[in-house]
Amino acid sequence: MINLFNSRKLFVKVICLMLFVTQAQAQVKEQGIIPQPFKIQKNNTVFTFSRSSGIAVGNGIDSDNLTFFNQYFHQLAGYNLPINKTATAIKLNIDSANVEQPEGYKLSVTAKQISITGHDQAGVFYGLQSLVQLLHADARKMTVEGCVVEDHPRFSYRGMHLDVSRHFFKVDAIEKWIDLLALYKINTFHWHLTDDQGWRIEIKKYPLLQSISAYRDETIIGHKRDSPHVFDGKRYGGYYTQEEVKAVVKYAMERHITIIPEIEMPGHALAALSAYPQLGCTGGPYKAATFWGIFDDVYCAGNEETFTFLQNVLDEVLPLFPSKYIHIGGDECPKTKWKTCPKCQKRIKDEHLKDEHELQSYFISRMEKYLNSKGRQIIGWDEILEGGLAPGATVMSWTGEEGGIAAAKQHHDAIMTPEKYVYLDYYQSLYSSEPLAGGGYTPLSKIYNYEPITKELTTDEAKYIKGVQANAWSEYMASPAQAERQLFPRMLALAEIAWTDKGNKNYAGFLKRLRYQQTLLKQLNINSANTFDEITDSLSESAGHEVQLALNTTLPGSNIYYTTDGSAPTLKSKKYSKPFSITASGTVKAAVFSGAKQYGHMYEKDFHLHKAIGKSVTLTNQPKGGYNSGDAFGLVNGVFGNKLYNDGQWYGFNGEDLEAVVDLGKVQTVSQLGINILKYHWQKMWEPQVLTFETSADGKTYTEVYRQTTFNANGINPVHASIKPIQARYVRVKGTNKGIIPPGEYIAGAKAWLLVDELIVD
Ligand code: TNX
Repeated sequence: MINLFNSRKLFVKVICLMLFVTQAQAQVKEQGIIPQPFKIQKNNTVFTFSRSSGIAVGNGIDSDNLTFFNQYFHQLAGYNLPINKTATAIKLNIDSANVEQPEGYKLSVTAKQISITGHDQAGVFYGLQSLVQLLHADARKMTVEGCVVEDHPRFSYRGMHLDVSRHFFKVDAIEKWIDLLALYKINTFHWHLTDDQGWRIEIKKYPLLQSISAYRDETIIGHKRDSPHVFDGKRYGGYYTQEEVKAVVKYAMERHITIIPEIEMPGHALAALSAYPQLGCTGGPYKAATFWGIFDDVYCAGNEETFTFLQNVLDEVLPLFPSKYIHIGGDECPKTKWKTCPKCQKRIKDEHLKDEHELQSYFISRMEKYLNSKGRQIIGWDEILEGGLAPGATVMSWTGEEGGIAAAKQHHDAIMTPEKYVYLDYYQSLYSSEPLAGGGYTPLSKIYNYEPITKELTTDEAKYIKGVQANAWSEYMASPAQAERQLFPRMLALAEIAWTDKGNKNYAGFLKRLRYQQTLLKQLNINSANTFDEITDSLSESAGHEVQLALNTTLPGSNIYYTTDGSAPTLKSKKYSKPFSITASGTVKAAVFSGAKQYGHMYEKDFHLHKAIGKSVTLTNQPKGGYNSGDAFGLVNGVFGNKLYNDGQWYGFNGEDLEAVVDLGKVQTVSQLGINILKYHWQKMWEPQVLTFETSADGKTYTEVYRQTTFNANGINPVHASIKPIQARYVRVKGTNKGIIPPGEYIAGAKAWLLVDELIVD
């Protein structure tokens, strides 16, 4: 597989390849800038570069800006543009009166002149990035189509995160990555440097962080939800020396990117504890984690040495990172060990804290004070809201948007990174051909259509939303090539949400520009995914209580053909024009054809029709966490939830029981009952303790007809109950939730999920 992250001088290559690509794509007329500028107006002129096209660099312009541009230009054209104060061909200026918004620029291209005026250095830099995206070249000529661009970002914080703990990416890879951020005008790189599976930054005072914490004994193979876990038996690790970190920070700064380091606390600390076990509540021994998830052993909040350690660590981290913000983590910190730790309990008493949540708040506030005393501000994941927000903290809202909303309402800054919309470790496609990923489903369109300013916020409160970020957790990104596959092209959608004014956003327009950029990414040897035009579907209920299937593709000029008899679709199959009813059990197969050529993978969906399809279902408890809250049709739509539980079919009950009654409309013979149960203890998904089916003719008196108490499979457990035929109108299914996850199990003490789908009656 091609490895994007191999080369150091990527930035130069990006541009030169880009020029090469534009050459190859001479037929591409569309101006494909991503993110879409605030205003862009074509004028029917063309600027043609020549050896004598001089660049006049206005006062105060950083020479880096120009060096980058000139390097790319030289690579392509074979000559440098002369730099000359009195040149008239290309003019670069900074003029904050003319361009009011920070990071903004104006770019004007006419037959005679290209001029870029930036509000500031970054503005000039971004103007040059846009110019680069507009360059067209052929063998002899270098041209740019005439236009006027007026541009500035919507948000001042445009972030991308990368987790280097679960998998380690070398400096080359990181620099290559930074080049791509710059190309798409992302200005913040959140570098997740420490976690349970490895500590990745050299701290001279604590040499064991390098020799012990930077390594784990082995790594899980496959997905965490698989059981039993299987390991590769290979020691894995690495870390960045302080010299390397300095070089990366400088590299990023030259490209107008701020790096915010994250040093996780008080949770996700196993790697650190493995070297310094005295910092944990029990004293260990501890080992860096070899699989993914949340671990009970965290920094002891009652031990003074924990704070000394973290402060000493930060004392070495701060000089490396000039950023105003330091990320201190704060997420997913189980309180299990604190509850029974005498030191933590003493701290709670001495500090008059209410509970362990307030202890977490004490921890964060104390570290915040320390960082403030060094002139820095903290950012933390939304759990830092628990037990009260530290005074100047910025909240990174990941579990949902609520954290960001709550922070903004308390007049704290917030950055939106809700996992449901912008997690790049999630699946981008539901096709079975997708490589292993973390879970979830955040297709390109979902990211693109995410709006960071939620309706709950007043105009004043909305000002506290500083921006948006996509997160790249690397559990299932073992190599740079795999990371690319997950990150591209979705990162470009993030870039556009972060930069482009809401009113200028348009998914169809984005896709058009993306097609141009995809060619470029390919030429750059970037392993960008190409699944966004594949068929997506939606199911609805027709007036006659039938299941309706709608199919969609965004591939221009294409058609969808489909079959319902299990055969592979061809151009002779039925052409899709509008949603259709599913009238028999079987498999719908569909494919996109562009002319005579099939595009992408074949779509397949199995339908299982039964007597309860489209019938009314009443739920006693409501499903939670995005598992179909609000509508019960998915339980009786003939489609079974998939084993990745990311297809929107599953109903999830958090700590609560399942109790559903389906009304068949009239009394009839019932002889088959069924339901699917999802069991993944490694994902907190537990089988019911007892599952029963009851039937009733009148909806008042129910007779139990089936009972099951064991569900052995890890994954989907189909329940098929053949019962003695009975006359019934109502069927009630009950499943008792496991409740609290028992000791010794993964995330003991948390509420168990009960996931079910399709309530089958025949
Ligand atoms: C939650 S997002 C985490 C990470 C995992 C991620 C996987 C956050 C603050 N914590 O530790 O890598 O889920 O999606």
